[in-house]
Amino acid sequence: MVRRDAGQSAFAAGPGIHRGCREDGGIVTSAYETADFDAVVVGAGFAGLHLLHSFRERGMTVQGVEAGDGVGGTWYWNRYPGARCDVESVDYSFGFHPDLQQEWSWTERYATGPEIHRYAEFVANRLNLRDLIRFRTRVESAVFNEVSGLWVVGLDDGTEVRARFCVMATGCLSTTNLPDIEGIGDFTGDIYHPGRWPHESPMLQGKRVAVIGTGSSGIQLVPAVAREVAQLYVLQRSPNYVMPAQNGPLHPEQLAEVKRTYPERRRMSRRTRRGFPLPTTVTNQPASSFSAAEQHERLEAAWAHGGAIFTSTFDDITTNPDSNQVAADFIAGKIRGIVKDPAVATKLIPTDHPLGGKRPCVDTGYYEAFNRPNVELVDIRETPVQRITSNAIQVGERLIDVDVIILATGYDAITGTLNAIDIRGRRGVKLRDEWCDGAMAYLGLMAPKFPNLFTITGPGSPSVLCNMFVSIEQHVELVFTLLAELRQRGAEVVEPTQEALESWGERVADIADSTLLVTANSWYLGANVPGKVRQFMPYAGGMASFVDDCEALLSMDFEGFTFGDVASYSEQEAAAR
Ligand code: NA7
Repeated sequence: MVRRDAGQSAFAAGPGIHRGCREDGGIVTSAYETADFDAVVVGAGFAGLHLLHSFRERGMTVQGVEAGDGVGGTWYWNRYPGARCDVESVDYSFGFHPDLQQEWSWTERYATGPEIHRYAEFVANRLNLRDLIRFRTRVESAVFNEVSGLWVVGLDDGTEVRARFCVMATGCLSTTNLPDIEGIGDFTGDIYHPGRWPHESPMLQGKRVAVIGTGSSGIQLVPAVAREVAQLYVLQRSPNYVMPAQNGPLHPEQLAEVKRTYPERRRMSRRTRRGFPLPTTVTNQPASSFSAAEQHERLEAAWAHGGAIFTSTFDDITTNPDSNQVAADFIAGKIRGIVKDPAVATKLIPTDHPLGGKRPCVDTGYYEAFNRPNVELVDIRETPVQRITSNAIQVGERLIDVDVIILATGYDAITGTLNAIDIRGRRGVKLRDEWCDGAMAYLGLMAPKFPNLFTITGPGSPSVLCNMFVSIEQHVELVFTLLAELRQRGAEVVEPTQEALESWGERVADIADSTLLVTANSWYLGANVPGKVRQFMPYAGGMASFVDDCEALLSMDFEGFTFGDVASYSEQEAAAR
């Protein structure tokens, strides 16, 4: 580890002999610096924990770096009331280590945020990972020295870490999207974002609270907060489709059966679109193959089963507008049945996007909350927010007095955190410049000009469209398949070709274009962040298809990847100069 003094180049100091330093785009490179570690892993969420264990298991040295002062990533930060996963707990967990899945017991079908956070701590403790992590430290830069072949990772405490491999395990939903509302800085009450919820949960009892945003976070927050506060205003720009979790305790015999069959369950999960075993409510037939009565019966069964898998009740819900409408109309009927005020019910029914176009929300008591006397829906699409004053939100001419504002306004998803780090590859090329017209990584994992840099669940992988644990485990395995091949070939660096990236980008775009997902203003498309390039980022073909694609490419002599050594790149560089 090397201290970086103010004004000193990332490469100007380091162990080893420094010779042949040069200036290139403001970067000084040094031929003979040595690595502090084999790998740096950025982030100590679930991906980071899996990577740290996997590097160490292979006898490699690794340094984890984490901004928070604990493990868990998303679940470390998201401590808002009502936070839960929307994938069933028994599947929202690691399968790579048989002991972990046998020793941990989930208590509910959909675990709460605190329980998932405890699970992250259990994993870190059980695998003895904490000593590998520098907590309360943020990565500011990662710069590739193409002469030494090392990544120089700059930290916010002024130090640097040099490593052969750099893995970004920074999460898909970790950079908050904060609205730029006039006067927000004048508000004298408290303002919270669910993704930065105070660890000492604020007292909301008896307060007047406004929630802006009705995505998954807002929808989970509303019923939990409504029980505590004097008055809750739900400021809705767009209604979302919300499906009941039908949550409940997990009984010991259910859990025992899951544990007994875990190996097969994990294997099957990878062979599905969403990364978990499919309930019997899912059919591989289109809606049109059923009569109207049969359709209704199937949708009722899926609703009673619970969860976002409702959107897979028919095979073509996310590809065929007619099928989509059948399912959307069913949900509209449910909303009208639950919400007592017909005008409020109408406002809660989405009309601007197909079911599944935005991430479907899974709730416990969201629609029911609007029957409470202390909850009011405020339609800010019809009458937008004008400004925020010291103690109120002005909506049209109306001033809504509030003590607390919760900005459940989402995240700069998938690329936000990566672009916030100054990542530079060969010849000082910046990743954020490479991605300014659209972000794409080959297999979601690697970008040309950024050798030995991996983006776990990056753009171009199923990531958020799938159970994140399956997405993470598959990507971590891919990293180590590439590293094994690197070793096998006696090479030092691996990176994809530009042609491979382009062709992968076309595949990802073609798949997305064949669905209705591209028709909604969703965060999958970057549509929620003003100025963000509009491009469907995840691979929408499902996990099973993604696994097949990866295996096919790897079996063709690692099609799309180049393996080389640092010297050959240095020579190419010298020639280029
Ligand atoms: P989402 O799903 O991005 O939802 C954000 C919500 O905030 C959504 O209703 C937005 O309305 C609303 N929003 C965003 N910006 C504004 C402004 N400026 N004014 C008013 N309303 C705004 O984020 P979540 O945190 O709920 O969920 C993210 C993921 O976390 C979720 O999908 C799960 O995977 C876990 P819009 O729809 O854009 O009109």
